[in-house]
Amino acid sequence: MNGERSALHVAFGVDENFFRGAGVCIASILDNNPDLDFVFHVFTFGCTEDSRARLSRMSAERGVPMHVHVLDEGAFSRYRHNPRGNYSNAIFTRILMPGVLAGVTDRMLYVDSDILCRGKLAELARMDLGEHVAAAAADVHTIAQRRLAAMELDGDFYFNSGLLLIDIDNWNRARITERAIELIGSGRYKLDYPDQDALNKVAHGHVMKLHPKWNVMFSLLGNLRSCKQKLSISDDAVMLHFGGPLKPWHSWSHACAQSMFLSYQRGSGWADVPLDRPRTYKQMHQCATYHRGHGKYPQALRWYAAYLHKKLSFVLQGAAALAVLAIELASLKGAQADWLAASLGIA
Ligand SMILES: [Mn+2]
Repeated sequence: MNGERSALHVAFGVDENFFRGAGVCIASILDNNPDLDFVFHVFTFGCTEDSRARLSRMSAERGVPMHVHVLDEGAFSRYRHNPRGNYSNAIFTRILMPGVLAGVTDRMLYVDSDILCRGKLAELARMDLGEHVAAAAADVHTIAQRRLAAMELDGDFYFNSGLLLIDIDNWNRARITERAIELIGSGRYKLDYPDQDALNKVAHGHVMKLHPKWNVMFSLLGNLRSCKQKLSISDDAVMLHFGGPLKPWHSWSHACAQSMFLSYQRGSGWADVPLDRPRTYKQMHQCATYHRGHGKYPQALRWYAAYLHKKLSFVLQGAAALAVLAIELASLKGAQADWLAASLGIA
């Protein structure tokens, strides 16, 4: 990969649900930076052949190297049932990347797959990191305050791990990967944002603070609830980060984010893929709210009905499970039953 050394290496960590997001983010980076050389890396613990084929077709069409790295879930496989169920284990891939890319490149830019690029990356590509292991932008103030206290960190800088410019030598020399894995496995802290909390703790004091324009955070779910019609994007914003459960590839997300996403998707390997429709009952409820906010009452009603139907079957399944449990409890004798009930919190 000699010719690839001077290029900016940009890496993503995905599961199947986020692969398209990575592809579209790559398209947005290429469209806005025709003057820069890139090598793209998509890290995953597993993906379909279809996703791989789409990325390699895109790589051929755009004439830019795009590699898929399948990692061994190893140390992280036991976090499948982790506290915050809304995170896939793919969040941990970013911790492993600098080990894989050592010897390939001196620096890498890790980018979340729910980010879209709308400007120039040249300044980041040549930014001097000095002795820092990485550079990142501060997280939303309220989250930062809460997590700094929880992780017993002093100072006021808690970064968002959605975009990390990493100096690979400095990172590996400071053993950030090993120390983050050790911290996550230790159970010493209750990690709300597992990879991000761990990285903030082990790299504390060694991460350079980036201007917020490199990771501008939006909550599309918040926008949906407040029925805000226009996203306020400042002129200097370069990387737009759509955090939270509602993403620009969901059919009921904010029209501005959606149309931006679709315009970049046309230049990706996913051009023919329609927006995702609601699958879970929470998504159906959001979709109903979306239609109500747009004055489309018949559709809103239809989605409320779908939501109720789905939620009811979910609740009924739960009730059936509880009934089975109650019968089990009834068949146990005194002390045993008390113990089981107490440990389940239903005593
Ligand atoms: Mn994100």
